[in-house]
Amino acid sequence: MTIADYFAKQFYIEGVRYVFGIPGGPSIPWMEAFRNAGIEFILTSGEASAGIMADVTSRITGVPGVCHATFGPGATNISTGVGGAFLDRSSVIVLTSEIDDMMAGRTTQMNIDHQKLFAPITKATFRLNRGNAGEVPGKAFKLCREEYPGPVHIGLPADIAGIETDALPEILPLDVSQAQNDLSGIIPLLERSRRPLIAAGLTAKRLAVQPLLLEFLETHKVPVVLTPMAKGLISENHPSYAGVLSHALSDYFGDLYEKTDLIIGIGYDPVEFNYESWIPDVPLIHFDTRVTDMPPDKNILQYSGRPEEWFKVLKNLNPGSLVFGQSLIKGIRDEMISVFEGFTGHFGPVAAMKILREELPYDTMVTADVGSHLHLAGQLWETGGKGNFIITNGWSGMGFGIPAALAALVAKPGSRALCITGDGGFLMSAGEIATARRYNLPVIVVVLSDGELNLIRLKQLWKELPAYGTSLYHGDLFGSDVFLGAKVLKADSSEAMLKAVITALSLNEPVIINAVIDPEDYKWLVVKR
Ligand SMILES: Cc1ncc(C[n+]2csc(CCOP(=O)(O)OP(=O)(O)O)c2C)c(N)n1
Repeated sequence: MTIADYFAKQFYIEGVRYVFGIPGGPSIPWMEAFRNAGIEFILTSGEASAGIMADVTSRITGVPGVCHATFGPGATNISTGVGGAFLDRSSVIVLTSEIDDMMAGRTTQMNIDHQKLFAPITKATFRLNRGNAGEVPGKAFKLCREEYPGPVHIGLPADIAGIETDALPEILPLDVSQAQNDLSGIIPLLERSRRPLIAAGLTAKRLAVQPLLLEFLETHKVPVVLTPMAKGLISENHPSYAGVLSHALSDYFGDLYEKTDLIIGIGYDPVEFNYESWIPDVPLIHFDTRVTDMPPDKNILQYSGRPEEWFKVLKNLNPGSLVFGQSLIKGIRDEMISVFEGFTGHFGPVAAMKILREELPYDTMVTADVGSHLHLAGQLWETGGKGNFIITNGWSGMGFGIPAALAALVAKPGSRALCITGDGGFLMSAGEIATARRYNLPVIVVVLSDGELNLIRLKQLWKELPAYGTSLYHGDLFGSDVFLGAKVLKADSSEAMLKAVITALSLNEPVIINAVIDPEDYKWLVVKR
């Protein structure tokens, strides 16, 4: 068996069914080997999108996502998606072609050191050789899955694919080693607390703690705030749900922070929002799979382990805390809802999102890009407690939304996917509309076209500065009703938006809704930071 065939077989056994990327010449034997093993190569328009698609595939299927790029420029392009998998904690294997041993280190076209390039944005990086080919796949799959999950890079020297190997599959057990936890400080804090506040995060969402959390909230009616990537962990109508940290109107949580006497982080990964940026001066108990890098402080206690253990420890929480919060939360939720209701009389992002929410079924997989629209969607969008709101916040790279929605459709054929993006983010991944057409992926892309990089424009406004370097175009973004062969439905009013959404839902093909919005709403909603 050749090394490429061996890899393909291993990847198939691990559950991999797709490799996302753009090939170079040396990729060809690898693509053939994967094809023969039953793994499809999905061609993207840019390698960054391939990395994003691998990341989202992993989030949806639980099987590590795989992406591929060629030498130098292919590798640097894909590194954006790989960085996303790193800081959004997604198990990804990135394969790049590397120059063969003879030329490595020499001056030659497209050649840079991929091992150095990927070192800071992966959990590990390997360069394949005859000696390590047998063990690298097993090691890579094990490493990328372990907590926190993340990407692993494997460099494939250009001359290695066809080498014969008798390497055998190596299956390594997942690492379940855990830190020593000291409960002597944690339990008394839980017993004493009267007004705890739960902050649940990315790890909790990834490890699907919803049933455990909901069961816990039955007996302990504690208020819950979520990080942006944990959105959907509990329904927006749950009596404990206060809202999403750092997103629109999150300054309304002030009262909650003022009254709480204990913060309980549940699967809270500070990569999204450092505790220091928001928690009041009260003790913190951090439950996660890993110990986090907080400065030593007697008021910060950490427990690292599996979710079942977190909730076992949490049983020590004083049931007297039952009374806290419910009316306070209702007040916050009502206030937020009434602010959102107030944006009438013009066609802005709030109106556009409300129409989308009303028209799209709850099982729609929704992705958002990065910018003011994400701050709004994070708070306004109702997930109904379904985990299908897919964003990047650890990495926060614009251009995420479209490839993420395409990956969702590849992973779940026949389902519906909506991408909400700003016009700046759309321009970064616009080429992927061609990918959607190539693979018949009927994504609905809603571009909230305000002609500017609104989030940065807002930051200029807060500094009383003029718009500079933040205006995107003059006139209409598309200037046409077709973009790369996909229909563009223009909506510049609520009536037109409703019509466009109904039309988009009736089409079984990729479609763009160009929602020409007045961005004024954002000014009142995005929280100054
Ligand atoms: C790759 C990348 N470049 C730059 C940024 C910084 N950034 C964050 S939000 C934003 C503006 C986004 O504009 P747009 O996509 O139009 O969305 P809007 O804010 O208007 O909703 C920028 C430039 C980023 N997060 N990612």
